[in-house]
Amino acid sequence: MTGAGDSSQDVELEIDSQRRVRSDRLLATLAPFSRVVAVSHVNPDPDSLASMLGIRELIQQCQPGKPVILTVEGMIARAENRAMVELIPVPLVPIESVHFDRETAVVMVDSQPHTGRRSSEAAMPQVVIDHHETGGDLSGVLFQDIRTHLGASSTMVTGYLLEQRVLVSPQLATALLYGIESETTGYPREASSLDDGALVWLFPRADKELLARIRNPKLPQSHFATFQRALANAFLYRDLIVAWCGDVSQPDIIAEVADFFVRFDQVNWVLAVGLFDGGLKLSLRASALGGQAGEVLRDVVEGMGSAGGHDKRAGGVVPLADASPKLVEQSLTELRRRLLAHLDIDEHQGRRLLNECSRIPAP
Ligand SMILES: [Mn+2]
Repeated sequence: MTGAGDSSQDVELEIDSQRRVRSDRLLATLAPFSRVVAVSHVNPDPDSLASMLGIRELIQQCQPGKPVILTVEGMIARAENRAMVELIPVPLVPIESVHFDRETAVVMVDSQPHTGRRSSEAAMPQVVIDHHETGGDLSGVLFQDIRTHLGASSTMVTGYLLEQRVLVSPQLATALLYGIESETTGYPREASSLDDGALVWLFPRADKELLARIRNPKLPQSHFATFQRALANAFLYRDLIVAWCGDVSQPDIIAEVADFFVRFDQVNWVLAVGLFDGGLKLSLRASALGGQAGEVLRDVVEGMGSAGGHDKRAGGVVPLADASPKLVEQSLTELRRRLLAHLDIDEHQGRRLLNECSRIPAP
């Protein structure tokens, strides 16, 4: 009798553990640690910033008194992202100044270990929360929530906050809303009904004035100079644009250039490349779903650098031994050759996208 009773209790316990929602398991994983450090990918985007901020709120309300440190690796470059960090605000500590010990749990959001999206893998996370298709090394990870069908990591974090009935401030709602929005605005959309549900839940709670300021920041002159150079150095190969942005003052602008060109009605693919911090930074866009941009770019940079991303959008880096024009030219040629071969496009089909335009003395 006792034995039977025990086993039915075991079954009940098992059902109970299955009933626990994701955020319960996440919080249970963090419970033994006295401190939490949130990390993300290099040059964090709004989705990773908002996810870290949401995780901090979750822990502060559910495990009060536990310090949560948000870190930054690389730079916050894009004007919108800078506005977000300053206006919300998002308190960030440079990752290199953070000390990791056995008491510290590392929570990685919007990225996975060993995907080439971080400059150091020194701090192995106990928790990984991500929506990227680029799989990483998850050995030793105690809690993982990886849902590649979702448009944003912020959607997952919004779900945790909802599950735990955490009070979400207008600032946090704005951050999460912008995190999801910035990931899902392209067409066709890479978003799920869960992303839309989160947006609907967050909108009435967000500070719309703050949101408008984040969406529309002032832009520096270098922004326009890079677009001028990219327009002058954009080449069309069948339905692909390859645009050279030259030396850029901030890395995120490569992605902005790629987003700009992919709206051209004659193309299905865009590769934008620029020189930043001694390496080539790449951004690939596919205008149709099923493009597998992440996989394509990974193949293209194989042996030269690293890349990853989503179905329609991918980013990569090719480190260079030196930034001499000769090596830049050679690397660009090789990358273009590989991409053209991958897309089955004849190299000889290439032509400049735009003719030189005339200049007038003054308007
Ligand atoms: Mn993301």
